[in-house]
Amino acid sequence: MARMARAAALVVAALLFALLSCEKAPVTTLARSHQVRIVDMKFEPDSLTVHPGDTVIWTNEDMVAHTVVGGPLQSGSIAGGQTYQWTAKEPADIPYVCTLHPMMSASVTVRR
Ligand SMILES: [Cu+2]
Repeated sequence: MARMARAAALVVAALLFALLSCEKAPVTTLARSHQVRIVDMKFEPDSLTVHPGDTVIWTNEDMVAHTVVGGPLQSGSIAGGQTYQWTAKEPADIPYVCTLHPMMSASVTVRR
């Protein structure tokens, strides 16, 4: 019986720990991160809606360099295999292009 009580106490402790951990979770889960692939000379997805505080990470999966440029997006050259990260602040519609291949266009919308 003492063993069961101890097991029960452990379960309660584990649940409490899980609850307390959840308490902090919203701070980190409210701000999401979004992935945009740069692949075959295209942005994928080519339109994305995020919230202020969210982070967008562009990953260049092509062999050639690309850029992400428009409004607050100023990546500079992103070599193949590299990433560019940006955190949304103000609500805005942000069309952007790759300045090295201007036919590559896409947009990010920031909404509360
Ligand atoms: Cu490009």
